[in-house]
Amino acid sequence: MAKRSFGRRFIAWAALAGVIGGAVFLATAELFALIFARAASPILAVGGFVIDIVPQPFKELAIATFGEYDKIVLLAGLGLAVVIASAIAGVLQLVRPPLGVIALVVAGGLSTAAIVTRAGVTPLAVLPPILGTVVGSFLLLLLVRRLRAWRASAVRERDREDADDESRVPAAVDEPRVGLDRRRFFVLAAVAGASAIIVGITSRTVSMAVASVETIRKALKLPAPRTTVTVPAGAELDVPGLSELFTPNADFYRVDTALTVPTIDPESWRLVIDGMVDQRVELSFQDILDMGVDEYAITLTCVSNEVGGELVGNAMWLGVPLRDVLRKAGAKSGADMVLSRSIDGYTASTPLAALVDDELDAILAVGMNGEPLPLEHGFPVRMVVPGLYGYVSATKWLTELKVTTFAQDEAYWTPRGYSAEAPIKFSSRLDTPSIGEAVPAGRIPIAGVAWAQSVGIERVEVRIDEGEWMPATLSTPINDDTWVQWFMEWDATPGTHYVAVRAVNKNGDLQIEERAPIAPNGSSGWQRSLIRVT
Ligand SMILES: Nc1nc2c(c(=O)[nH]1)N[C@H]1C(S)=C(S)[C@@H](COP(=O)(O)O)O[C@H]1N2
Ligand SMILES: [Mo]
Repeated sequence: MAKRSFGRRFIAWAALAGVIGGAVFLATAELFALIFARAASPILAVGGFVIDIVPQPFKELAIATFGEYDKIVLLAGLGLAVVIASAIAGVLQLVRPPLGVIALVVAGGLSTAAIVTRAGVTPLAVLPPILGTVVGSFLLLLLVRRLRAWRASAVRERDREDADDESRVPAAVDEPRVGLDRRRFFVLAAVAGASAIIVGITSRTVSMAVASVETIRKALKLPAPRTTVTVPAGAELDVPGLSELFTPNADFYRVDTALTVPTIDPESWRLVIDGMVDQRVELSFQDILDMGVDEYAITLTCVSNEVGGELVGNAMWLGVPLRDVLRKAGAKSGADMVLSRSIDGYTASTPLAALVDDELDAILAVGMNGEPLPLEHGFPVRMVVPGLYGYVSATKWLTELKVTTFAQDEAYWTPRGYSAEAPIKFSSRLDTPSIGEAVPAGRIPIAGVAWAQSVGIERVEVRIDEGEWMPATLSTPINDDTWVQWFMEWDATPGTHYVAVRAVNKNGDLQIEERAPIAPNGSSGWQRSLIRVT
C-alpha cells in the first residue's frame, strides 16, 4: 500500500511537469507569434481548424446549445484537452521516455500544420509553433529528469530506512539529498510555470489589442484630400529591378524602438501641445481631420541608412501642416525646438523653424499610400518632415508636441551618440544590376534612385570603372521632397566592372565623396559596386 502511493506521488508530479511543458510550449509560441506573425497562435489556429472540420450539424448544435458563447466553449474545451494531453505526455515521459517528448513534438507538428493551412499566413508563421515545440520539449525533458533524480534518491532513502530497521546499518551519508533533489524539481517547475503564465497571458493580451485596433483601422474612412499631388507623366521609369516610385506599405522600411507595436484607438487618442506656448492645446483625431487633409509626397530616410542601403522609402501621405497645428497653441519667443513624444515614451527633437516654415511641408500624417497609417508606421498619427532624418522628425504614435529649446530638452537618441539636429545628407543609390548577381553581356540598363529632400536632385552621374562620369537620365520629379529615379544604358562587356553613382542637388552641391559612418548624423560617400558580367 505504502509502495503504491509512493509511486503514485511521482506520477502526479510527472503530470504537473507535462502541464508545465505544455504551458511553456503555448507561451513561447504566443510570444513569437506576436513578434513574427500575428496569425500564428497555435491554440487559435487549432481552434479555427476544429471549426473548419466539424460537420455543419455539430456546429449548429453547438450554436443552439451555447449560443454566442460557442467559441468560448470551444476554446475552453480545447484548453482542457491541452491540459489533459500534456499531463499524459508528462506521465509518459516519466514511465516510457521519450514517449512524452515525442507526444509533444507530434502536437507541435499538428499545430504547425493547422497554422500553415490557415488562409493568409506568411512563411514566418511556422516559427512560433516550432520554437514553442523546441522550448516546451526541452522544459519537459529537464523537469522529468529532475523528477527522476528526486525519485531515485527517495527510493534510495526508503530502501536504507527499510534496511536500517533490520540490520542497523550506519545512518545515511547523503540524507539531505532527497530534499535537495525535490527542491531542484520544484524550483524549476515554479520558475517555468510562472514564466509561462506571465509571458503567455501578456503576449495573448497584446495580440488581442493589436487585432482589435487593426479592426478599427480597417473600418476607418479618412476624408478625401482637399488637394491632391499630381504625379507628372514620366515620373516612373519602366526598368526591371528599379525601386517603385511609391514604396508599397508592406515593403516600406520600419525602424523604431518599439518591441511590440503600440495599439492606439483613434477615439481615445489625444495630441497635447504644451511647453513654451501661449495656450496648451489638446486635439482629438477628429479635430485633426476637421482641419482638412491634403496629399503630400515625401521621401523618408533613416539616419542608419548606409550608402546604397534600403532604409529609405517614398510615400503619398495624407495629413495637415504642422505649422497650422502649432499655430493653435502659439509658440513663445525663445523657443527653438519641438520635442515630439510617442505613446511609448520615444522622443525626437525637431528645430521649431523647420515646423513653422511656410516653404516646407512638415506634416502630421494620418494616411499613407491611400490608407490609414499602418500600425507599424504610427497609427493613428505621426510626423513627417521633408529633409530631416526620421529620428529627429518622424515620430510615430505621436501624443505630444512640447515647444521647448535645445538647451533645455534632449531627445531619445541624443545621449546615445546621435546629433540633436540632423538634416538628410542627399544621396544616390544603384538598384540594378544588383551586386553579386551576374548579368549577361550586352546592352543593359543601370538604374536607381536619388534623393535630396526639400532641395531636389539636379543631376545623377554614373561612372564605369575608371571612365568619365556620365549623366544619367532622370525621371520627372514629383517635387523636391521625393526621390527621383535615374537610369542609363550600358554596353556591358564580359568581366568584372565597378559601377559608381553620385548626385548633384539643385543648389549645385556635389554629393559628399568622403565616407562617413551612420553615427552621429548619417552616412556619406559614393556607392561603388562590383558587377560581374558574363
Ligand atoms: N515612436 C517612434 N517613432 C519613430 C521612431 C521610434 O523609434 N519610435 N523611429 C524613428 C526613425 S529612426 C525613423 S527612420 C522613422 C521610420 O519610420 P518608418 O518605420 O515608418 O519607416 O520613424 C521615426 N519615428
Ligand atoms: Mo531612423
